[in-house]
Amino acid sequence: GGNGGPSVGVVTRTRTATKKPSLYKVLMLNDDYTPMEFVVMVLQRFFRMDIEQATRVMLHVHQRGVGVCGVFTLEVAETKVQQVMDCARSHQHPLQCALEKA
Ligand code: TYC
Repeated sequence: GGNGGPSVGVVTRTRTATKKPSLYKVLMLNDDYTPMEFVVMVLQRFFRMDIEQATRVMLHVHQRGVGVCGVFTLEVAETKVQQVMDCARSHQHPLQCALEKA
């Protein structure tokens, strides 16, 4: 710039922390005793599904043995599993929920 020679600009960008957190699937497991309506209620309450989506996931688990409720960071996934297990236990249902690295 100005009256001197050619301007040479050097653009430097500082790399910020962009490492993505590991993700975990929350899995719902089938059993022979937990009522279908209870599983649908759990999927609505803890995974923010509407009744149609919750019913689809419940039927998938019922027919295939296991299904994905959602994918979350570790802390959130652990909390979801704990909430589902606490709710099932308090209603005396054997419903099981588990984590799996996505
Ligand atoms: N198999 C159960 C029944 O027939 C229903 C059920 C569905 C249970 C999904 C658990 O994760 C589950 N009452």
